[in-house]
Amino acid sequence: MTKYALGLGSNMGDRLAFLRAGVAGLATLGEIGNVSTLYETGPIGGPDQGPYLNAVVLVETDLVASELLAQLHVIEADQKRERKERWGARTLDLDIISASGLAVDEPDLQIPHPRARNREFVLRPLVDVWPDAPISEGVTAQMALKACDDQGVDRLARVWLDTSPRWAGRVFVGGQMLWFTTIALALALDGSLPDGSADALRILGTFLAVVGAALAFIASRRLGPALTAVPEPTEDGLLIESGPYRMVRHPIYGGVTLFILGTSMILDSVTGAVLSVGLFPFFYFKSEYEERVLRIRYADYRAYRELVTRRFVPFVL
Ligand code: A4P
Ligand code: MG
Repeated sequence: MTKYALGLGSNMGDRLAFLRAGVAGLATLGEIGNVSTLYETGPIGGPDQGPYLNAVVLVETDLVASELLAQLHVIEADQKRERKERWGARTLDLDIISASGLAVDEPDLQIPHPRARNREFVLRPLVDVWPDAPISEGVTAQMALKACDDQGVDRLARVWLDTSPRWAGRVFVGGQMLWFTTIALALALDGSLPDGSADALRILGTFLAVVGAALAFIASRRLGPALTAVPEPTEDGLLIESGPYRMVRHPIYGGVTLFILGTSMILDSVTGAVLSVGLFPFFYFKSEYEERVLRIRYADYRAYRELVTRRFVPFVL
């Protein structure tokens, strides 16, 4: 049996589905071992093309390297892989990156993969599953990664083969409900109804509440049927980049937080105001998780995130 590290890449169509189909194909060739984290990576070389999802999987098999390569090409073809230009966009690419106790140098097959040593999109997932993988003469994956420059490789998901819903999304929704309830209780116990006097705090509070409500309302109308309580997008939801989403990536979270903060100020509740401000870090972590999910689904999200740098409040935050 030989242990092979196989690199998977996709930057066309439903990239995650292609990678999953690739792993299902590999499972027919041998025993699947460690599976790396899933990364989104900027395209290296070739024509102008979208970002890749990349991962590395270990497979133990009795196939010799040339047979394995032929089988990888069959799996790629099953997933509608077309070879039009070198380093062009592809539905599924399967490369042999490294193998235990094996070096090959033939015209149509080189192991270790000759370009792997300078590529963060190969080395980072490879180190997840096999840090000591030989990558060139006397150099392991871990050593090569240390010497590699930053090439825009982002972690998206530790677990990505399993299709069942993620618990993390539900935990965030539960935490959010708990937080809202606590704020409502604080306002009921700690707040006092306005007596008609117009002090500066209440004027500011009213301004924040109105701006926040408007932002959240307009953004939720813009999302339409794509609006969900959980961080995962709906099955047929499209990526919305218009309206308030041109200014902030999470206008509903920003708007709701401003509205609750403004209301706490109107009701003169210090506890309510402190808890409302605490919603910002909470939504920060929730939106971080959400963005990783969105990036798996929408290849365009990477560019959208670079274009729209504000997360919650237009021009401010
Ligand atoms: N070949 C030789 N050695 C190997 C090996 N170890 N594993 C030959 C697989 N194939 C190997 O590959 C061309 C030929 O390489 C094969 O017929 C095989 O005989 P291909 O899959 O037809 O085309 P390719 O993958 O475009 O070619 P190449 O040169 O292997 O490309 P690379 O170097 O793999 O780069 N950017 C990001 N962010 N993520 C990516 O996954 N991938 C590429 C492809 C470019 N940029 C990328 C990514
Ligand atoms: Mg290839």
